[in-house]
Amino acid sequence: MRARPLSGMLLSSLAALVLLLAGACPAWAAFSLPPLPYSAEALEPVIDATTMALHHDRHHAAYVANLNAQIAADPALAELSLDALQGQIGRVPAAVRDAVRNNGGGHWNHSQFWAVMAPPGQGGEPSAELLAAIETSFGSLEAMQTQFNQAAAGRFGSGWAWLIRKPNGSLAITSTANQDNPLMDLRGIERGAPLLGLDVWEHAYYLHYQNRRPEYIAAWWSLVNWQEVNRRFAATRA
Ligand code: MN3
Repeated sequence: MRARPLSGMLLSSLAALVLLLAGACPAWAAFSLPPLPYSAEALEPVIDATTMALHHDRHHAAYVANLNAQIAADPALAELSLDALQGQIGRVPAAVRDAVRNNGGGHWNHSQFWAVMAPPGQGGEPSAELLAAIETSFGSLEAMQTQFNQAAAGRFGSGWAWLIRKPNGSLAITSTANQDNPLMDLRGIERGAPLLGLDVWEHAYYLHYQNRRPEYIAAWWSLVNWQEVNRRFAATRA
């Protein structure tokens, strides 16, 4: 997530130089856009190449650039990792809180989104441990998916649907508005470790599915990278 292309390194080097000249912390390093872990056309026919390219190269890139613009002005924020930033949104100065929330959330959410998808048929299956936890919390994998689909289809406007592991260890389905996520310390958010998050902003599906969001959600399951979801589940266990 912090590997930077040459252009990004040049930009962040320039930014660091500016901060150094201004007397600020010279250790500041910009966040960077992670490359897609597959080609833009790899998720076809479920998600078309044009949608993937625009979504990653324009939308996600804009969140990263806007986040860096906010972080550069506040050395205290610049010391936080992207994960840490999510959990401390409530403590970000009010003047920049919404900008950091929207752009930092956008960067975190999309970084996980690319990782929890794989080309059709290549994502594997839920591990025995994850499946057991799903059955304990929901009754069955199908019941979990039905609840997830309802959260994704029912999110009014733009946002995300999530499978999370709650602090008590159980799994739950939740949904967040805009670029919020379950790591954020904000009122109204059901908190937990995100295992799987689906983008239901129109920019994620409109070119191919137009207004048929439920069709996009149903087709998306064939892209889920269960190997990554398994890894995230294992990482949340005490
Ligand atoms: Mn998006």
